[in-house]
Amino acid sequence: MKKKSVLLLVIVLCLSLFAGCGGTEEGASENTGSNGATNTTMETYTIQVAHGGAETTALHQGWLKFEELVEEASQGNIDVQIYGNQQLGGDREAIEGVQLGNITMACPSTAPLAAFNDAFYVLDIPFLFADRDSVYEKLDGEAGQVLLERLKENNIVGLGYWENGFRNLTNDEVPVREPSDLEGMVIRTMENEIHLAAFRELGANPTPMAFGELYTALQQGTVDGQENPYELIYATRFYEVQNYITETQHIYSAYVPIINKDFFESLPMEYKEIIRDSMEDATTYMRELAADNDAEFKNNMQETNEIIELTDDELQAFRDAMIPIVGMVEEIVGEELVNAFIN
Ligand code: TK8
Repeated sequence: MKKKSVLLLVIVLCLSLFAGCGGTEEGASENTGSNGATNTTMETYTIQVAHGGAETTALHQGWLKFEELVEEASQGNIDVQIYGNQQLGGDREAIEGVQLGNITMACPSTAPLAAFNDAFYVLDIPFLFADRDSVYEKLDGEAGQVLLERLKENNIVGLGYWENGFRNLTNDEVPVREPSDLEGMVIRTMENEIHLAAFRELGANPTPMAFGELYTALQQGTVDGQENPYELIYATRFYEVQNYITETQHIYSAYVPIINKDFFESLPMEYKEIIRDSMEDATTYMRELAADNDAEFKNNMQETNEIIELTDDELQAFRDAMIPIVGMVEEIVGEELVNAFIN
């Protein structure tokens, strides 16, 4: 008898390990072999979300909105669990986790995503977008959808684009007004070879680093500066350890809300629609909040930091210095994809 019960326990444990890839599926239906089409009981699912934003960021608030909408629409049959502020690691770990199915959803910046799918390097062309309207005309249009489709090669479904924002340069050495001011300065960039190349073109000494390590590196002087949108400079308190903010707006960073493809495709059609519809509403909500935060947080830092707003000629010097980057990106992603974004 004892041997039989131990064997039964091992079988149950093995079955539970294979339940749902990415998310977890509880409340198995009466006919467990089916995909749920003929089930009489509602299956329940748990979705783990990993992201890198502090609670005051639009990124975190956007996921709270998504959670509210999904749990309401599914009548609680989909449980969304949010792990923000780098709790499950940085962008690279989160992308790997979603690809392998250890994490259900994440929201990396597009720059680290490019290391997994090089089509995303096209978004690292400096000064690619002039303003938010042109950003979302491209990202919500055919060109942006082409990139999301490519993610299926990585066992990932890209669900759209959220706003990180236009990136500005901070440092604790000098009020940077031209590229030569960056000579030899150690600048942290995201883990992305094009960002590294761009800051080398400016004469800096760039170093890649995960976002979660950045505050300490700035505080200890391991790096002299970094670049991020106003929202993150404020919400992650970089302004406390950086004196100067130069409004370069040299790259527009988007986040991509992603989900494990195996898990997403295993869902009943009704749940797929709930996730896509909820994501659409959360995207609108999040983008508006991010734009408001960008203006409000810049204003907050007027008192604590020197914010350098460049003249047109000063900004042109940064544009001119980074022109070689377009050719580097074109070598990676091809002329067609570059033209889809620059025209
Ligand atoms: C947060 C990062 C961050 C990005 C960076 O996970 O790393 O500088 O701007 O938003 O994705």
